Amino acid sequence: MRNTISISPSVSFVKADSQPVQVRGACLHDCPDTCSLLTTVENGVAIKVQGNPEHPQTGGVLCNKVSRYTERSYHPERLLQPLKRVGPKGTGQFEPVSWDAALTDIAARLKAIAAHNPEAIVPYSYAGTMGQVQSESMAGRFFNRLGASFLDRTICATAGGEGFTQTLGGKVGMRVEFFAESKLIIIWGSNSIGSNLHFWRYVQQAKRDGAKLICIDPRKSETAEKCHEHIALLPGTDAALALALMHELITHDWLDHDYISRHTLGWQALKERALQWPPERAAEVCRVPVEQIKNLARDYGQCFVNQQPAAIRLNYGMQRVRGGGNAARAVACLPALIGAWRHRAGGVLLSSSGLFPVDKAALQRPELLAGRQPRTINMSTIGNALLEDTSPQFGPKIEALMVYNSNPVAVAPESGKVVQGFAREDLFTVVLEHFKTDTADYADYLLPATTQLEHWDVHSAYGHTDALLNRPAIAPLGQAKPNTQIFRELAAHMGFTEPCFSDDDETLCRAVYGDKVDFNELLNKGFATLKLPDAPFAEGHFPTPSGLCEFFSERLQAMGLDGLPDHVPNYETLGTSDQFPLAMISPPARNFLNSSFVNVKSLRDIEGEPVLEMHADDAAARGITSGAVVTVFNQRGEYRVKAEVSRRARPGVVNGLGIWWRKLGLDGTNVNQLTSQHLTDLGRGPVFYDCLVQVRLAAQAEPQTV
Ligand SMILES: Nc1nc2c(c(=O)[nH]1)N[C@H]1C(S)=C(S)[C@@H](COP(=O)(O)OP(=O)(O)OC[C@H]3O[C@@H](n4cnc5c(=O)[nH]c(N)nc54)[C@H](O)[C@@H]3O)O[C@H]1N2
Ligand SMILES: Nc1nc2c(c(=O)[nH]1)N[C@H]1C(S)=C(S)[C@@H](COP(=O)(O)OP(=O)(O)OC[C@H]3O[C@@H](n4cnc5c(=O)[nH]c(N)nc54)[C@H](O)[C@@H]3O)O[C@H]1N2
Ligand SMILES: [Mo]
Repeated sequence: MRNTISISPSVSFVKADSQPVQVRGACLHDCPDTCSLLTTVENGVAIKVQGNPEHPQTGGVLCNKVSRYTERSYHPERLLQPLKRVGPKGTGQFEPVSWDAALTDIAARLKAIAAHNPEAIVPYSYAGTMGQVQSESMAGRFFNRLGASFLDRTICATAGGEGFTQTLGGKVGMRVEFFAESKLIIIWGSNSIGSNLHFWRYVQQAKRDGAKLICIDPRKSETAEKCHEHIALLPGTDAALALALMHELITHDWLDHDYISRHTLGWQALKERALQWPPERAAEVCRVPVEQIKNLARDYGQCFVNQQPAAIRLNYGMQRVRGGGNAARAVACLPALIGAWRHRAGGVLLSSSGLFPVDKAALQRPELLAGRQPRTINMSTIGNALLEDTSPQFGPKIEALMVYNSNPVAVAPESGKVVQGFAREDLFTVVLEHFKTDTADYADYLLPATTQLEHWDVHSAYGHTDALLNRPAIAPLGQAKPNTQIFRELAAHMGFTEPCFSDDDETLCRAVYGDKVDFNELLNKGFATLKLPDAPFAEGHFPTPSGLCEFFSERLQAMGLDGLPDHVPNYETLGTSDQFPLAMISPPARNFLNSSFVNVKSLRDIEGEPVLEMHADDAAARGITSGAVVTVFNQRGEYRVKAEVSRRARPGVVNGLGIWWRKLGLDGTNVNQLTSQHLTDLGRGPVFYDCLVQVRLAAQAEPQTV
């Protein structure tokens, strides 16, 4: 039954002549924090975006980026009308067209392709907005009805996600607020201060109460330098470290035998595996002092001995390498060994997204496929996919791409290939965007989308356990429309008559969780906390097939893979190439959100220009000093950046902070010019941080003769 409170998509409650009002919203961005926002609107204009003090996870605090959200929404370069390409592909030359003309032509092009093979049409989207409604609801219905290729959305989290699913049963774990009560916090592969700021507040509280903080990260990040210990291992060696940690727990008998015997599967096998990893072996692989590994194990083991809660905040940094899935799996095994799950402040958290009861079928309507089973394109290898010709294994050549909520030309690996693919004159590309991004430059049609201030949505989080509602604060700017509305209208132009294409955004918002989350609470408060136990696995009950923490996974074995976690070396292991003797990682710059905000001047001014952090020894060996322009290169390509000789870089590893818009960097390229399209051991994910390079001083520009 429909509820009586209406959330009609009109924003009539914000009258142009009214007093300032505050509208409750949700941060849209791909970030674990999913903040509750308060937007102040005056005379129909959003003048300020603040953190909602009533939402405990947000605590009234926003990051630097989102506190500038009005600067982004009212940016003078916002796309405000549909555009049609007039120049050669990639040159970004467009002329305005009407919505009707654009949608009529797009529908005609898509129909012509669908008539011979709908799988030649491919959606490309990720988490530009994390909103359940503005991502895969109406769009999902549209592509299901069309019979377009499926997209395997692997670009961020599938390796770790799969590692956790095979071990704990899903993207499940500790409730984030209980980190505040932990006595040992291991921040593993994450720069929380940059990318998970609200978690860091809980860490501060724990620290004040005597907790020890350990950071495991090749880079001395803002977070690493504020922890008591920093273990600067080589990228892609985390599983070796975790196995050595297990080795020490076993040899010192810092083990919760009762928990292990009742709630785990495959202990004997894991024990044998771990005993092959004495700390000395791991120290060599990770290139860290052996004492550091022993101390880490002692700290973790003592939490068992003293019955104190030990918590691990794993994030996605460690899984962007070949063995990323195994590494996440190895870490997921650790809490069970010491019975950390018995405490609500103990265990591990990678992502909480698996705890949300999202009704995907209600949003995307798989019945519209009518029994068809389209092929799947992996978004992480879009470069190769676009360049692939018809083949029995691959299927039909891609003839049309519809891009929304993503900027693949900047963010997908091996951009040389991605650009070559997008530049195909025979490819029909439609991009829904706020701005003329690197990807938008390659569009045949560029359609203006609304921002979070202008549309409805419902948000799950991956770093806490609250659902949020986003109300529009202002009317859509210019001719911009929500993604849902664009797909609704395109469906009409295609002649799709199923009633689900008329569902409005209110209906879609309500469909996200059905009756599993109280929608009135979302309407009245802006957020609703999931009802979950404090210590979910204190008594086992893992959502795995066996109900146990699966050290050994029969499912993996059935796929022909190793049933136990192991160290899987990188594709490009440091020390194996004379030509490319440095490992490069490319974690995000703090003031950007992937490639979003790079065009917001006040934030770009803080970041300055693309930077490569280098250790003093690596810089000196190449005659490089801070501020010098260097060329970073490998067999896939090169890009130029400013070198920064930095204590944040460890020897042998350079940090190319991301993700710049290509056209705003030097030479029109960015770090992904160098990354490869190899995939992770589990989850078919990208390996951005598994990348060997060489660095040299860039040739000085020729003096210009005037
Ligand atoms: N400010 C800001 N916040 C963001 C984002 C952003 O772009 N900017 N991106 C958002 C997105 S999409 C995501 S997925 C999350 C990501 O969230 P996180 O996974 O927490 O990402 P980072 O903060 O980059 O932390 C990754 C850290 O892993 C380190 N690292 C690299 N390789 C390895 C390795 O092999 N092992 C270990 N142990 N560490 C390694 C990097 O140096 C980096 O400090 O953050 C989100 N939040
Ligand atoms: N080298 C390197 N590459 C990486 C990473 C790395 O660490 N290093 N990180 C990877 C990770 S973790 C991720 S998640 C991906 C992220 O890659 P993407 O998901 O592509 O994220 P963004 O670059 O932020 O691009 C999102 C785009 O969506 C648009 N957008 C936002 N809201 C809406 C909306 O409502 N409607 C429409 N139509 N558009 C909207 C924004 O304007 C923006 O241009 O990048 C990956 N690439
Ligand atoms: Mo991500």
